[in-house]
Amino acid sequence: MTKPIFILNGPNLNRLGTREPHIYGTTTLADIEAMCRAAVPGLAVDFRQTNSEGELVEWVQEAIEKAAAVIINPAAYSFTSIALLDALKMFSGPIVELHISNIHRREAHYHHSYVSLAATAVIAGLGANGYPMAVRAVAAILESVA
Ligand code: CA2
Repeated sequence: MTKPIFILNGPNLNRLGTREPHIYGTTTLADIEAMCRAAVPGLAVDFRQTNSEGELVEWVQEAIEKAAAVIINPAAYSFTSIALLDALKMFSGPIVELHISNIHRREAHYHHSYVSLAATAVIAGLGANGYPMAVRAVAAILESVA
């Protein structure tokens, strides 16, 4: 059986759709999960969110054994967490770093992501639609190496 795609979401993304719609849109994280599942009906998707850096690190470590690919929106931990970078470096499959907003158009503290140093690809600025696009991209990569 094919391993699932882990889709991991970091701090505050559980509140998506409730504020700053001009930056993040009005789609909720539950809506995004449904969009991801619909994008790859034949594949298993394990969709999670946490506000804890340690839990995110533990989920990446879990992915090393259990996941075919990781799509991660690390939110604020992108810009601060060498622990998350170190964990991602241990994962040998495709990693897509995803941001709803275009972090490079925003304030300077959003411009340097540690996670990008471990990512196969980075998607930023496509809104919630970036998630199903990332899922389809990862499915194509997995198909090409199968
Ligand atoms: O654009 C993204 O997806 C971000 O990763 C979102 C992070 C932010 O720190 C990154 O710079 C870019 C934060 C998400 C804030 O969560 C929200 C909560 C409620 C409403 C809107 C956003």
